[in-house]
Amino acid sequence: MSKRTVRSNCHYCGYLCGFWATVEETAEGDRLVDLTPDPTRYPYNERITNGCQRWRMNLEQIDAPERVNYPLRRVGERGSGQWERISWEQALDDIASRLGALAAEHGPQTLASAIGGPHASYWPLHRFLNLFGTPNNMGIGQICWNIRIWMDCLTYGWPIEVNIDPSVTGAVFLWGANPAQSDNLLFWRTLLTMDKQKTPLVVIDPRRTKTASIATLHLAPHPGTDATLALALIRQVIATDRIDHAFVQRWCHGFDELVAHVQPYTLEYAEKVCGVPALDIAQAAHIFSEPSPTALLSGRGIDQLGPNSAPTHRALSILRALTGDVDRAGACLIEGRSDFIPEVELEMSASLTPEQRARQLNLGYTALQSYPGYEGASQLTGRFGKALPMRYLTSAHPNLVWRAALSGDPYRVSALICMAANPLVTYADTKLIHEALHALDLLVVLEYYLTPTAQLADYVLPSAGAFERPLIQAHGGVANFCYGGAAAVEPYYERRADYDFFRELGRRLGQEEHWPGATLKDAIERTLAPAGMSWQQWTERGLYAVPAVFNKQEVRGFATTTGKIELANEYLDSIGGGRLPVPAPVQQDPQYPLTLITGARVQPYWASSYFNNPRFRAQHPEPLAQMSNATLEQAGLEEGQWVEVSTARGSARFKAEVAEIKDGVISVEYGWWYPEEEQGEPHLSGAWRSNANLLTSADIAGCEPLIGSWSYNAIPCNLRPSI
Ligand SMILES: Nc1nc2c(c(=O)[nH]1)N[C@H]1C(S)=C(S)[C@@H](COP(=O)(O)OP(=O)(O)OC[C@H]3O[C@@H](n4cnc5c(=O)[nH]c(N)nc54)[C@H](O)[C@@H]3O)O[C@H]1N2
Ligand SMILES: Nc1nc2c(c(=O)[nH]1)N[C@H]1C(S)=C(S)[C@@H](COP(=O)(O)OP(=O)(O)OC[C@H]3O[C@@H](n4cnc5c(=O)[nH]c(N)nc54)[C@H](O)[C@@H]3O)O[C@H]1N2
Ligand code: SF4
Ligand SMILES: [Mo]
Repeated sequence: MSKRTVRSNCHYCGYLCGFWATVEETAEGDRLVDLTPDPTRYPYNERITNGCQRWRMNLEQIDAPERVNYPLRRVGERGSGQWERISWEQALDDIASRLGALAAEHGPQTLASAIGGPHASYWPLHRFLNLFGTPNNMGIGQICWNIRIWMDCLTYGWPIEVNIDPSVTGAVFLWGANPAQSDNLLFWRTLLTMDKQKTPLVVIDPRRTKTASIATLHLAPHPGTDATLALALIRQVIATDRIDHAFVQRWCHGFDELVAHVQPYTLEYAEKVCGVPALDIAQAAHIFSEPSPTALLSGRGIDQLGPNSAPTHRALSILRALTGDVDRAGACLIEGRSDFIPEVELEMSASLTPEQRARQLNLGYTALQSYPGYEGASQLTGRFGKALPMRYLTSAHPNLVWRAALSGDPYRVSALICMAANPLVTYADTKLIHEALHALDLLVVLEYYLTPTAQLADYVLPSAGAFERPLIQAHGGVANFCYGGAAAVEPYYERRADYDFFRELGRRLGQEEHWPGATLKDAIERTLAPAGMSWQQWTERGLYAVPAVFNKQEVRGFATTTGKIELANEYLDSIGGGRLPVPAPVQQDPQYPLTLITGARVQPYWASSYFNNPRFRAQHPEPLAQMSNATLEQAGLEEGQWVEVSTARGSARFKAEVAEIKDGVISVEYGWWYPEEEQGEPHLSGAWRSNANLLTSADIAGCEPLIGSWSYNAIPCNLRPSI
């Protein structure tokens, strides 16, 4: 059989590393038979792929027996685990006609969607929803990404890209992130290089992670107290007169108000609230305000703090500005408008009518993460010709969607399309979601596998994965770079690119003219054309990027209400968010005296994925709950014992592991289910056993009021031996 070698990409994490794929022609069609890293394409470094445990999985998983290969329709009760194979034509016709009927009965807002992390392109789904007329797409943005994007954008006029350059960056701050586990690749290697050259690294994390262990200074706050800590850093930088006076005077709005606002946040006060020694906070402030650029990067630790996530991010956006570390080489870059077609145009958000926007469930709840919130912000960003992606930043609050599915209030959500997500395991409040999924009239899941969520579907549609479809990743639509590449083979069996499903469904529902690209490749070609990049160049280079230009304020200021960096924020104030960040109380509950962190990442798993890999399972067979020795002893437990962690919402089982972590804090892994176990109700492949989201809640009443962030961290909990 003849073989050829072609360029394509892995997609098991956001790097989308370039590979040479060996493809063999067989009777069944082209088959992927080998992979070799291609260091001539992004991320240009063989060491990344050498250090990665995942990419070889592509060769096993592309034809694994547990993959979904054909459209499946449920037979019998929802969750019965019984399926019949149907054709794509049948599946599309059925789904289109059922969606049409449900929209006729309840209005198009009756359709919601659920997406997952950054492992897929979501604009085809979003385009479909906009044209269908529903405002209710759910995502994970409120606890991953959006908070930072919103706060940086409203402080500086546009989100930033952290710019870490070992030859320029003077210090790195990592706030609530652990790249040793969550990245472990290019970025982690850059940090190790910087550590070798003695660039100060400050890590803020209640756990002494591997990242913290290489830090010059590790601050370990009580979970959820970060906003207070950040305000104390601001106060200290000001009190020790280490601000960049020229920059602040010329480019910052509201400095005097800020000075007055931070007065109560003394080192002593912060020590008491956060449990971090005053001297360490002073040292951190000193390192932050050295004259050379400081790169400050935050992670999920502070995105997932419920009511404290936005105040913490606001304080960090302010901190950067005080030392002039905005749009500065070695600190961060304010990206330009993309030369290729931006996400906001790909998703065709302009086509969702004002009447349908007004039906969004968020309305009256999350002032910023809503269509009116977005529209106000886009008047500011629009001054420099830029628009944020709309769908991510207006995404519906999951708790409101699940509740509407159950109660019909304010209207019935009766249908859900779930793409590249496993909400039963990865969204907050598994029990509520389980009830809501059962209450739906129509659940369509686009997947590679029969996940616990897919097991409850009416239709499971087989998605083409890496090497089977071309890719483009454009950093959520806020940057002028993108990367990706071509497919290596046609999709195996009857799998299809997600794009094909939305296009075909859209065509059946009167959207014909809005889907001009017959294939995903055509659509990507169209996206890149305005940047002057041909398909051939895309396949060969796999990257579109332009050289960074810093200090752009000198020519045009900042795209905020005042044209300056808004320490005191006019726009947030106008929508009820106050002028300056104020920490929210950290949740307390005498019945649950310990504090829970859920979701700290571990290699080689990824969210709810790769638990089906026997090598990974042999290496890391059980879900772990980390705690200090003192916490373990106090609960009368021993390391290695199964424990039951409980919160006001529920309980789940983990194996106790002793770790360096603040006393009284428990950190459990998330994403666990058991793909090898029985499918269908009631077992759902073990989704009820060690699933961290049995412990969490996104009840809107407890969420942050501007964006709606819920708590995956800093949750009151309890601990006891598991029976
Ligand atoms: N308790 C707790 N919960 C959390 C978090 C936490 O820290 N703690 N973190 C949150 C965060 S930051 C995130 S991003 C989410 C991640 O949550 P999810 O994105 O829901 O989780 P994954 O397991 O990454 O992916 C879900 C599914 O997508 C499928 N898939 C992958 N790529 C594609 C594709 O291109 N097309 C299709 N159709 N399917 C695909 C995979 O097979 C997988 O089953 O979890 C969130 N949930
Ligand atoms: N192996 C692996 N890698 C992944 C993923 C995965 O699931 N597995 N998921 C990917 C995704 S979707 C994302 S969003 C990124 C996330 O990447 P990161 O942001 O690096 O996520 P985590 O590893 O969860 O690190 C968060 C850290 O915050 C700490 N933390 C918890 N509570 C608090 C708090 O109150 N304050 C502070 N300061 N810190 C706190 C935790 O102890 C943890 O070490 O990782 C990506 N990479
Ligand atoms: S999983 Fe590994 S090889 Fe694949 S894209 Fe990520 S870093 Fe690259
Ligand atoms: Mo994420």
